[in-house]
Amino acid sequence: MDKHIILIGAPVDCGKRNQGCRMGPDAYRVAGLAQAATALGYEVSDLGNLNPEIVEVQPHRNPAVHSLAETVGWTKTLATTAQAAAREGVPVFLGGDHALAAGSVSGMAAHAKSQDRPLFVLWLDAHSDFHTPDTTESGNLHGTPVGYFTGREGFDGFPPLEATVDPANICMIGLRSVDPPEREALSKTDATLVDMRTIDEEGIVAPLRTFLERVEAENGLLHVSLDVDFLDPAVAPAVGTTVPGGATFREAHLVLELVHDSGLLSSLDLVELNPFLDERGRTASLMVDLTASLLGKRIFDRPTRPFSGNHA
Ligand code: HAR
Ligand code: MN
Ligand code: MN
Ligand code: MN
Repeated sequence: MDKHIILIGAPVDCGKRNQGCRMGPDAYRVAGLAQAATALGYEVSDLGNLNPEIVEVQPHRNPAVHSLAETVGWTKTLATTAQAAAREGVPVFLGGDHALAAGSVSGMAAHAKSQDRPLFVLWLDAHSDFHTPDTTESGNLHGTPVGYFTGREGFDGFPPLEATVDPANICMIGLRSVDPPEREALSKTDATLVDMRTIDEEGIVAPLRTFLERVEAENGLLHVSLDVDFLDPAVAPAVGTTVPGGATFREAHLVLELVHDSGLLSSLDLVELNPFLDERGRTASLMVDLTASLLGKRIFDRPTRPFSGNHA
């Protein structure tokens, strides 16, 4: 993994109606994200906070859809920035709500294509965010980024994709709130869908190892998109869309520790943190600590790599 971390502030707050995620980038800075990465031996650059491109778009035919122009503007800015940053190191997108992944992931997909490699996405979230602007009932575009970067229809006004992400290269872990139209559309794909019941019954490690083995076998780039609501709201309260029954503190750390040990990480989103809803910064600090695990923070060194251990 590249030892250069590039922090990109993406104060996207247009993906839903409740505001506050725009404070996320500074909350991560205050909670010591750069310092944590530096302590682990990384070179760290901070590009500061970006602004969305100003664009004009036609209103969408679904009248529920709101903030379309702002979301499109962010998608353009972030896709361009992702591609440039990915040539220099590991982009870390400090959100901002999950609408930012339309830009971060589509930019990383274009970067992967330029290297003739496939992009894989590890989506850690209570939600599948697989709506399109036509199927969303809430009109909240943070529920649509996966639909966009996999090339679903209905994203009128959004920039055309240089490369789409093959749903077969997506692994979603932590699912517990999937709307019927999303479920229907997902069932027609080969995405790996790990819901909370699967985690309860089989543990969180086995499906992750299988996925990481594929990324490695196919020489893929790996983007990790970490939504705060992947975690149980009891440990991560600073999020607008709390869904009970989420990943525990240790399950979340273990996922990120295993991704680190795979050496496959290319880029990261930290999304949906709403510092306005936090309790004395505990959720921001937890997200920083999870990122440290992803970057190699550990108690003791392990004798084997995570998924080679399987075959030992
Ligand atoms: N599926 C619901 C909707 O579209 C909720 C989406 C919420 N998404 C996030 N990010 N909070 O995962 O309205
Ligand atoms: Mn560099
Ligand atoms: Mn999400
Ligand atoms: Mn979510």
